[in-house]
Amino acid sequence: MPSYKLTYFPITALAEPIRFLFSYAGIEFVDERFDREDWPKLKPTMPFGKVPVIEVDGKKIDQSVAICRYLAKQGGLAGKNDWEALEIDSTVDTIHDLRQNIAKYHYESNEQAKETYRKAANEIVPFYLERLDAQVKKNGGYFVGGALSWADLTFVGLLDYLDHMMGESIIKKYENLKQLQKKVEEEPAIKSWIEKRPPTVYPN
Ligand SMILES: N[C@@H](CCC(=O)N[C@@H](CS)C(=O)NCC(=O)O)C(=O)O
Repeated sequence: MPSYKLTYFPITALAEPIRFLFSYAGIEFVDERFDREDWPKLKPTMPFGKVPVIEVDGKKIDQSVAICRYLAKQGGLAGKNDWEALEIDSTVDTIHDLRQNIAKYHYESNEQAKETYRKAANEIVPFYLERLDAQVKKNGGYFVGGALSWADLTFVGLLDYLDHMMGESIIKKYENLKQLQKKVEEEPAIKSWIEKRPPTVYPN
């Protein structure tokens, strides 16, 4: 078994789907969380100056979605055939489109622009969530193929970060997404990861 290390800020966010997938696949990994003040020193050591990065037997690689897909294949969460794999990829990209819309609002420092993005987010977020909720309903309680996949782990892994950025629980009105969250968080390997992970304190 190769050695695995994950490097990220001391938060959930983009690293959490990766941590969920390592846990689900039963792959041991070093969960390296660096202090924010050390980032300027670490940044030049990352392939494209961004994290999360994983090291596999010392080889560094970035891009959280690509890393998740790689781990999902090892954990049997990448679909039963090429069509399902495509549906999972498409769903994951949609989830990240949702995240980017929320992040645009959250990270805006100009008050006026922030207000505009807030209004846009108040329309865009329900647009995505209604459709994602309907997708879960149609697919037997999961995003794809009536079975757990890395699309489900991606959504639930990112959820507390999305909630933090919006300042509220974004799925409170969406029963199918709430059930999905419960199911993922009750998966034994995910449950034990959540119980032992360090708490996330987001900077303001
Ligand atoms: N597409 C990349 C995005 C990576 C990314 O934007 N990482 C942010 C943290 S969430 C980062 O490294 N920010 C620090 C910087 O750019 O200096 C992925 O999914 O891994």
